[in-house]
Amino acid sequence: MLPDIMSTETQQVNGLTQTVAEVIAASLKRRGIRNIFGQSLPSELILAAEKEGIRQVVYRTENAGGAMADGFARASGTIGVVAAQNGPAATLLVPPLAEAMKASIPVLALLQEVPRKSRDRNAFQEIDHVELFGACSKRVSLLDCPERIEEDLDLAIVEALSGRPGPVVVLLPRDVLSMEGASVEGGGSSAEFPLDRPRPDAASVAVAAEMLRGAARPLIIAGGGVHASGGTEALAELQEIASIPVGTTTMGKGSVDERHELSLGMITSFMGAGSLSRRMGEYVADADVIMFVGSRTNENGTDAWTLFPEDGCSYIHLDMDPVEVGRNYPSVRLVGDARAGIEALLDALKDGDLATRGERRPQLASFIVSARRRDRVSAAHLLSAPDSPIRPERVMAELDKVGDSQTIYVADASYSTIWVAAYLTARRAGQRFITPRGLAGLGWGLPLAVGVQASEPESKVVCIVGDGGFAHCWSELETIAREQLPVTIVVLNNAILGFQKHAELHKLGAHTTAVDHSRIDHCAIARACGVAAELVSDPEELEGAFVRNLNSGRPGLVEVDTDARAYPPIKAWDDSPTLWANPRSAEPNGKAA
Ligand SMILES: Cc1ncc(C[n+]2csc(CCOP(=O)(O)OP(=O)(O)O)c2C)c(N)n1
Ligand SMILES: [Mg+2]
Repeated sequence: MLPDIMSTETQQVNGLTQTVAEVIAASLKRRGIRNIFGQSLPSELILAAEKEGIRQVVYRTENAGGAMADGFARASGTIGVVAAQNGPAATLLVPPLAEAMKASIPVLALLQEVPRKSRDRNAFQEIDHVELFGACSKRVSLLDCPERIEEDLDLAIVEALSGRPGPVVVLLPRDVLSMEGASVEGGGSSAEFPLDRPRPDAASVAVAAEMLRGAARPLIIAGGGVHASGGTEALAELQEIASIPVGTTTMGKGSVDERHELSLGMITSFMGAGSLSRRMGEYVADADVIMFVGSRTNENGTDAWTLFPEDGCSYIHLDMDPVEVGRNYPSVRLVGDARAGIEALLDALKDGDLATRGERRPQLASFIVSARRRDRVSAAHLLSAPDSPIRPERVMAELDKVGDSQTIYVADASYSTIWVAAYLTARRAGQRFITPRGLAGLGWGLPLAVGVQASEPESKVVCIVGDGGFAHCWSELETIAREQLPVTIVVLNNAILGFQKHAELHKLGAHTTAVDHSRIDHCAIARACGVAAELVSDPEELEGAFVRNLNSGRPGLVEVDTDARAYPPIKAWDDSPTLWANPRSAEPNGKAA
């Protein structure tokens, strides 16, 4: 229950009257919010926030600023905050909020609104923000009542953090920001998510536990919701104690240690020739109980809903969003927080006999370890390819050597996401591989990494981008230099819109004129912005370049000259007659290249 905010005493802090802007700034600070990604506007608010000691991390474009807030939220487990002007600036927040909406990431967008007396009169840069953000936010709130600013702000933040998390927009009319505002001492929720941890229905948990206990070939598919709920430790315990194999989606990568004898690795659309989880497809096809956790069962996570068996398999689905549960696979419904649900299952399983699970473990583990070894042998020639231009698999293998269990990897959309997911190794439960899988929009790699590094200043953050996607946001190179964020950027420069070109060739046997662009000197761009840079054309030089950059403590860019014919292990493209002969087909039991 909030205190009586209408009383005159609450309008004063230490005897001083506060403006609405100051009330909001104080309220954010009280919640532990340390950063706002902004560019001065709304000025009254940013001035008040900076006075409170909240750091303004200054973006160059609102597009990027929204993605920075998203990356910050993913890494910190607290709401990401972005501020922007009304009108044109607001329209640039649509794409990042759309990504956050689909990926279930809580972002608070503090948006300037035209003054109240100008409303609906074609004021300068006036647009209907409520309509604008309709499909890409959970709530758009107009905060035009100074007496209840904190209540309204709290409602928006609760909306972002609770249930299935997501972005919210708060509209702040310019005139209202300078008015006297009512403050509530100690009011408001924290900034952490999830706000609540509802446990799924006990009877359904009991049913699910019995299904898992008795399964011959059980499988858990962990999605991004496991990270969002902080459920990775609990999942690792479930994997170990109940001897249940675990595979992950792209957003769920790092939910478990991929070197564990019961980890299948990536179970997605990217299990084609040369993938390190290709042979795990056999396990999936024969699974008799599959449990999805924190997963939307979307197209890429299910290979267009063909990956998981239709017959002979029963499904369990644990998710915070009741609409996602059973959306694509009729399931035993576990509606609740992923961590709480896993803990409930653990309790139920520990209450009974786990002997059968223990007896079945050696056989399951032996299949998985052997499949993993054979997949690695099949991919060895790619992971160690000596060619120049360089194979991206080799780039990932060299990064994998240099990074450790604490390294945070961030990727842009397109192939970068797939290379990272398919060829880097999660070395502990809880390691992060942050990818824009909500909508897979190009350009989010660098700004997501900025947000991650702002949240984790001591961590080594490596950002992998393609040349096409990187061009959406080069301008943020100046941001990482100015804000002294020591991100290492790896640009995979194949000088084409790779996925686009190859998809057209695969589907249509031809490509349009858009996909081959000029070769760009990314090192020159980086240096011009104050970021150290080096070009690598010889694969033998990759390791040294990565070590130098990761240990420099400064932002740096490594541009890698990559093979324009290389495409990642997209299963649907195996044996494509219109793509280049795939060197992956040269694997021992495969066809000739
Ligand atoms: C905002 C946006 N525009 C267009 C696309 C369609 N698209 C997907 S991949 C791709 C090519 C990306 O090229 P690049 O970033 O160089 O990566 P590469 O595939 O070459 O590694 C395009 C245009 C998209 N996903 N997002
Ligand atoms: Mg490219």
